[in-house]
Parts: sequence; C-alpha cells; structure tokens
Amino acid sequence: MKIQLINPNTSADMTDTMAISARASALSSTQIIPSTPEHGPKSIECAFDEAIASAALLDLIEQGKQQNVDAHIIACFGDPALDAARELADAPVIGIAEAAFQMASLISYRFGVVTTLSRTLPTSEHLLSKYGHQTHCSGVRATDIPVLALENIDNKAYQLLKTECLAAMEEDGAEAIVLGCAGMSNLVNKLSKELSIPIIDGVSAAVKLAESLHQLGLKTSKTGQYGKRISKPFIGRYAHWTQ
Ligand code: 2AL
Repeated sequence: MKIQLINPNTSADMTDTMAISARASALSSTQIIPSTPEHGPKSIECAFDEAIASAALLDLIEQGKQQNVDAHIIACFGDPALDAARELADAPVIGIAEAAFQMASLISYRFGVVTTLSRTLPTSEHLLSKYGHQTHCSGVRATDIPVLALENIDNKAYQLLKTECLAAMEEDGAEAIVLGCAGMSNLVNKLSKELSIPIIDGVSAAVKLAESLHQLGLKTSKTGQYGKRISKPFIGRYAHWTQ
C-alpha cells in the first residue's frame, strides 16, 4: 500500500526524520511517501501556525489523492485540519495525536503526554477531550523545547524530555507515555530502553493504524460529517478549490 506521510510544517529535515521512523515501523510492502509543504511556518506551535499551515496541508491531501495513496497521515501533534482533510479524502486520514492516544489506551489504563512548549498544552488537552481520551490521560506535560530544537536534539534538551517523562510516571501515575511531537519520533527507542515503560510515537502508531485499515478494506465514510465538501466558488489564491 501507499501511505502519504505529510509533515505540515516546512522543515524538510523533520520530514526526513519522521520518514525514517515511519519506514522502520511499516511492513516491507508499504511505500511511505513523505510530503512537505512549500509554503508555511517552519514549525507549528500555536493556533496561528496551525491556521496558516492548514491551507497548504489540504493542497497536499489533494496531491496524495491524485497519486492514489491508500492512506494519508497528518504528522503534527495538533492534528491540524484533520476533519477538513477527511472531507476531502476517500482514503483514511490519520492524525498522529489521535493515533497515539488510541494505541496508548489499548496498553495502559492511564497514559501521560509529554510535549514541546507550554503554549501547546491546551491543544493537546482539547484533542484528548475531543477524542474522548481525557479520563485515560494522567496529564499533559511540557518540556519547553521548541519544535525546531528537536531536529538536532542536544543532551540538555534530551534530559529535559526524560525528566518530564519520569515526572509523568512518578508524580502523575502515567503507565505509558505519548510523545507530543512528530519531531520526537526518533527518540522513542532510547526513551523506551531508559524508562522501561511503553513510549508511543504517533508517527509509527499512525502507520500501523493505516496499514490495519487498509488490510480491512476500510476507508473514510462519505456519509455525514466527512461527506464531500459543499460545492461553491472560491476566489483568488483559493480559486483552484472551486467546484
Ligand atoms: C508539532 C509537531 O508535531 N510538528 C510541529 O511543527 N509541531 N507539535 C508540537 N507539540 O509542537
């Protein structure tokens, strides 16, 4: 099968990192097609970044559709434009936050989330509530590591991340930890070994869910909320969306 792996920020280095993680967890028959927008913020860390990144992200979903991909992954922990992408796509669209929460809830009664900036805490909290995982989350913790500092993470930042994971376990009672950024996907093995607790990376979780849905022949329902978008004229730079 073909999985389009969309990094909605414009950091090509981050796309490369997540593509390595995605390929490491994918079946050998799965083709991972990494995709980075040409326009938009270098990292997504607040509502403004998300809003600007969303239009380019939807263009990439359309591109993936033209390439007949079997699933799209939105690899940013805020799951930006996920509902809009599902309206556009026929194939499944999987956000890495939702994928990670789903996987974590299968192997732990309470999981913790360790993310980047404190500024992004409400985003994770809103998503937990939206997806119905709030009661199974022991808490969301921030490291205050900017997303772009994860590209070449130094030991100081890694220790910060590990400290928050330990605090999630010891103070909050987390039985598993969800890493709250696609740029952390390459740290999952090291953290798993050092902390002896399940560590869930949303990119790998999304790949495995995409493969499962494909093998079961399940696609996005086109009835109701994820039905086709409403036809109308679009003006100016969005004229290509006119139907
Ligand atoms: C993210 C992420 O996964 N990619 C990005 O640009 N921002 N998430 C986050 N919590 O900051």
